[in-house]
Amino acid sequence: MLLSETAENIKKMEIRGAGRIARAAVEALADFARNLDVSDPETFKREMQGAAGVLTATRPTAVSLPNAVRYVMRALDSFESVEAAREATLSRAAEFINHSEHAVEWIAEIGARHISDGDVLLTHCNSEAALGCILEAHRQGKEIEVYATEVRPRGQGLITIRTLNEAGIRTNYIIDSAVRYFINDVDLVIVGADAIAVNGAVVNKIGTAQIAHAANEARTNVIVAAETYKFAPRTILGEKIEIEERDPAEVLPREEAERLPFVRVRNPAFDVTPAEYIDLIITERGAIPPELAYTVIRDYLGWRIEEFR
Ligand code: RUB
Repeated sequence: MLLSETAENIKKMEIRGAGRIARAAVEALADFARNLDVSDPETFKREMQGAAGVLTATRPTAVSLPNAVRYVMRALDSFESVEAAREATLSRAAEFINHSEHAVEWIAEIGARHISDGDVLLTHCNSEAALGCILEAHRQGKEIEVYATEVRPRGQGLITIRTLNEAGIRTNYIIDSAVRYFINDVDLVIVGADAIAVNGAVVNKIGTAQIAHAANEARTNVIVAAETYKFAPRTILGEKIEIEERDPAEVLPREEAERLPFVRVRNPAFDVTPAEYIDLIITERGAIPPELAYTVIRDYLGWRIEEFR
């Protein structure tokens, strides 16, 4: 069944990256709705809520996942029959996927305007939104060079350099700890986001905060490319974004760790970059300073005070 398969693949990171996770979850939810063989509308809703719960429990940090699932589940706010509920669910799912795919294209277009001919860029992890901007700038004929980090422990940098190489972009592949060493050669840091809080703080792959700090010290601009559904409405209430801590075996083989009883291996997958280290957030609606994160939550995520009763 697509639901359990998708949930498993998100957990194992076979499907990864906040945007892809959101689209895969919505596809799985739509597939579940399509095949749900029940006659009572309340049972339909309950089963759908169960499926939504399975998907949102897979990875805790990327807020695109609960935002996307919630967008689809709004179809079940009011309905008269199972068929009406099914149809509404499928139509909202299709709408989300269509919007998400276009959002990445619009971000690429807007982001590319902030990349100048001759720029040296640095990116971290593997973000389709950030890479979209880089690829679009290259497509427009701008001469650019990229530094891409390795991204310990899961090595997402390898996916990034393959894409850059395929596009024919001159790329330097560096270990994560070499960022400060090279930062003075860089004109612009461009990364994606898993979540953006109301105060403009950006949650992204572990190491992003360190990179932004080094960039700030070197007076190098930092741009975040993120769809509006990466903004976290509940942070308005002071809720913290949960940072996923993954299996220590991703960092140190279990047999080695077992020989070191006093050592605890920590493996947070994300970190938080404060708004003051970010110059611009590129969304599909336009570019904003991080201080305007609240307006995105209010205007584009349909945030209403009643939702938080
Ligand atoms: C991926 C990661 C990416 C963001 C944005 O982490 O941190 O930078 O998800 O990506 P992981 P996108 O590999 O642990 O999922 O722009 O593709 O949504």
